[in-house]
Amino acid sequence: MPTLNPATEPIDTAPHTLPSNHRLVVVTNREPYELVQENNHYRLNMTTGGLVTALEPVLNTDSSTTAVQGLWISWEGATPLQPEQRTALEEHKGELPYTVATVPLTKKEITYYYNGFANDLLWPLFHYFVSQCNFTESRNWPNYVSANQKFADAVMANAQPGDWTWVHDYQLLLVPQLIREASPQHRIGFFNHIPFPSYELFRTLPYRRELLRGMLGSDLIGFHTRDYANHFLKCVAKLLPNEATVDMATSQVRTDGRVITVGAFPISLDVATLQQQASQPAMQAQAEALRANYERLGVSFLGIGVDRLDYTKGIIERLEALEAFFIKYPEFKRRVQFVQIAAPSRAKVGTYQTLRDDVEQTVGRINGRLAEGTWTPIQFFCRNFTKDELLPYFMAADFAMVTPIRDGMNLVAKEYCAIQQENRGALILSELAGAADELPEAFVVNPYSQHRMEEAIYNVLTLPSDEKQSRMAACREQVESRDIHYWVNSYLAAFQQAVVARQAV
Ligand code: GDG
Repeated sequence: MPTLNPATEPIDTAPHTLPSNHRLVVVTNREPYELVQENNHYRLNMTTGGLVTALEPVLNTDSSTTAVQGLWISWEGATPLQPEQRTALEEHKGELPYTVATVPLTKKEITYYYNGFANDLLWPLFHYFVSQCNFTESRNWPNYVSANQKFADAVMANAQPGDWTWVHDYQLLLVPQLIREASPQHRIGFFNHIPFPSYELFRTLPYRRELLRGMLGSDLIGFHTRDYANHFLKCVAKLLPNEATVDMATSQVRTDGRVITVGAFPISLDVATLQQQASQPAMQAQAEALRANYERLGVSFLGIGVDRLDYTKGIIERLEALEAFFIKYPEFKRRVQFVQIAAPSRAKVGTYQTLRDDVEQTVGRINGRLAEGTWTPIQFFCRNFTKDELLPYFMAADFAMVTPIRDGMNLVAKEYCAIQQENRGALILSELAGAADELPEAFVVNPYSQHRMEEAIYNVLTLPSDEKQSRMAACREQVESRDIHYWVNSYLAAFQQAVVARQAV
């Protein structure tokens, strides 16, 4: 079987995704809907994230375009549900376009499995932040195991013969193996949404072998980039030499009498929907009004940063690079306005509370140092914007800085490009984001180098517009040609090949 890398190689991606009468079972930590309280009533909204949008047409039991039925298994909610909320969820579940099954987690599991092992150890370690890792094992590991067991149990409790089970992300690394033990012939896919670190880093993890064995319960293991896939294969070769054989050329592992296929599947966006939203007259008017407001204040260039408030996103380093830029090129003071939007996340994890304080202090310090008249260089929003509020910023900005210290993919980079239908904006992109593999025409920078970031800002403000336009056109075309439907189809096509390969052994 050839090495799978749909970023560069054509693969069969016919939109019909699974054999008829078969069912896709998606397993994620977070739920694909939100329970909204309005006065004394509850309502269930589908969330609008990329994964939900991508999988909805495959899972939609009402859709005429597919014979595949869908089931989505997830944690029931970010906090343990109150009894009336659980009742409301049961009442409204039937309104979703696919079946959902929920996994209730205890308060202890949320603290030690989710906030602890997943977000305070795996997340920083997989993003190369070893100094941020909390290696406390006594409660975190047992709860990670018990929570993963609950997800696997939910898969088994709902299992049907035609199921293709697709498990997602670092919170659920043990689930594939737990399902395999319960049901050896089960079709199991896994996708990791964050980087997979190199062996030298991964080896620092206690329970590293257990985690690899957990993932190897799958038939197909997907990553965003070829590098992450290779890191995984090398970790298996080094850490499980007596129980697994790794073939780097075919990107396969043999263990336990099975073949496991490993591949790169770069995630993307529902580009058509996003472009359609951006082309609405109301949205265009909002973007124009936003620009006009800044222009009235004398601003000629608007820059944006949009991130979850996370230390991996390099927000402080970006702001410091802007500070250095204004000091080096004072002629741009008053003419460049940078807007940083940061959506708070994981507020229960200590490092995230400290980060918020640090970012606020950095913004205050830079503005205090550089502000002139009515101009402050950094406008900072620390709240969740609605998509309708966010889009006008993407549309109005002359440049976007997407400069994570490390990022599995980064969808903001792709969103910014997808929206530039006239190829107007410029993207400054970290080479340590997975997206950089696909967007080499962006202004690619090393986020650790303040000098490179300063120079990139200077370039996007001064280069001739035809050069910037041709670079943006290349980025946009790449994003348009490999959208979220391409991602789902290529993964499911490879999933079917991987199951055939396993059964051929
Ligand atoms: C993980 C991996 C990988 C941001 N602020 C607001 C808001 N956003 C939206 C963005 C974008 C999404 O959130 C963030 O996606 P990213 O990909 O940038 O980052 P993670 O959340 O860390 O996602 C990442 C991804 O999984 C998929 O595999 O790309 O590498 O870390 O869509 O626009 N949306 C709204 N308000 C905000 O304030 N509505």
